[in-house]
Amino acid sequence: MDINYYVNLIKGRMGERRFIHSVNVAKAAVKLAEIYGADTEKAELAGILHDACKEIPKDEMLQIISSGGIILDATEKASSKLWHALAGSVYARQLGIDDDDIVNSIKYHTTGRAGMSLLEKIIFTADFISDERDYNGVEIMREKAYNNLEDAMLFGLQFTITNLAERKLPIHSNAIDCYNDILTTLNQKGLLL
Ligand code: DGI
Ligand code: FE
Ligand code: FE
Repeated sequence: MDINYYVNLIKGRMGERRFIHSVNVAKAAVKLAEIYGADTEKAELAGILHDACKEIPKDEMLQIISSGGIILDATEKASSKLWHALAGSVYARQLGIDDDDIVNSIKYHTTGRAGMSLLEKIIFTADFISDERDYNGVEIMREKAYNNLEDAMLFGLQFTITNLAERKLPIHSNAIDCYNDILTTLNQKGLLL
């Protein structure tokens, strides 16, 4: 299937800002795939689709999630911000995408998880560095992303986890597992400063 089919599909499911974000994440994902030797077509498709369910009504998100056989844990029930990633992974399968790596890249793009594949790491990171992002530290994040994916992920996870804790919001165990896993990986490579 041509990527333009999916681009047009998501265009009708979200506002202009979210659409631009999705296109930019796909672009960043392709760039990272070229740097780190991942499949650029999978990176582009996962990037385009990663937020495909971000702007649909919450009851539809829940309906899609349950239609995919996913049962929410307590943290997921309490954090509706996490739903679009789970719903997005089911939606991708409904579109006929049967590549587990693409589906998992969408499913875990918000929290991360332990043992992420290269493609999963690329989508997770691309979401932080897309062209329209302008938060404090985005330039540092971009530089890290182009030099060491795990170092960039650690920086992103520090930002997200700290921010959630400051706002007294629940932190998903996958995010903590991801953080610990990345620390271990960086340590093993002797790259933790
Ligand atoms: O969909 P995007 O805005 O492009 O980015 P995203 O999928 O990373 O979603 C970010 C939102 O998800 C942000 O509001 C913080 C929230 N989030 C990320 N990790 C966790 C989380 N929320 C909770 N409750 N727990 C998490 O571990
Ligand atoms: Fe998202
Ligand atoms: Fe996103």
